[in-house]
Amino acid sequence: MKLWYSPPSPFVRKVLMLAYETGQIDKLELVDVTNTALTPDADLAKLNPLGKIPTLLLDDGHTLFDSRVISEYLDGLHDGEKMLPAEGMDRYNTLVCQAMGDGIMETAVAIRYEQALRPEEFQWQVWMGAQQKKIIQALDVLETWRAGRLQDIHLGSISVASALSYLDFRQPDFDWREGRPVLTQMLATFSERESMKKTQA
Ligand SMILES: N[C@@H](CCC(=O)N[C@@H](CS)C(=O)NCC(=O)O)C(=O)O
Repeated sequence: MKLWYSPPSPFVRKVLMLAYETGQIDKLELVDVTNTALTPDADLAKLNPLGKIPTLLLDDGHTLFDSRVISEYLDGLHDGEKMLPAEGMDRYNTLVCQAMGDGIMETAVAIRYEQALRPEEFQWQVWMGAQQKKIIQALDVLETWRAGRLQDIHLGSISVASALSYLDFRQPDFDWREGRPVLTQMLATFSERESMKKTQA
């Protein structure tokens, strides 16, 4: 199967990390694509009307997106420990954790587009400040999230690790570690894993 991807995308990284953690990275043929909201890739747009990465083309011609769907699909393909529990509150807590990690990525990517794509005179500082507040609020909730469950490897913690690393990459002046020892330790521990080392942009 073919994964349309670009190394700096935190959503792509989440999927690649899951593929590493579940021993399936070799199943993915990577197709590098350079696309932004203003410069969509024509081939990608034929597969995914939203023109976003990650997008997965299966060998039977089905196309899967977005990163949540692809992650769940890949998690269904292996016999090891599941990254998304099959049922119960564990499943929904993991999905909420993923929603927070993904939400941080979405917000940080939106700020990045505002800064990189919009002409400087039109950039809206108030909006960017409001978006940054969402990131801070999510980080504060994650800092105390379910007493230690972030240290485990699951779809939620993978998403959060990718989000934290993206903040380091795109917002180097934002010291999210300040006052957040749990998240600081979590990313340090995750960073030792092959799944993070091999997916560094
Ligand atoms: N909800 C999507 C978000 C994916 C996304 O926003 N990808 C960005 C790259 S980080 C993208 O392809 N942007 C191009 C665009 O917005 O047109 C997911 O989970 O996969």
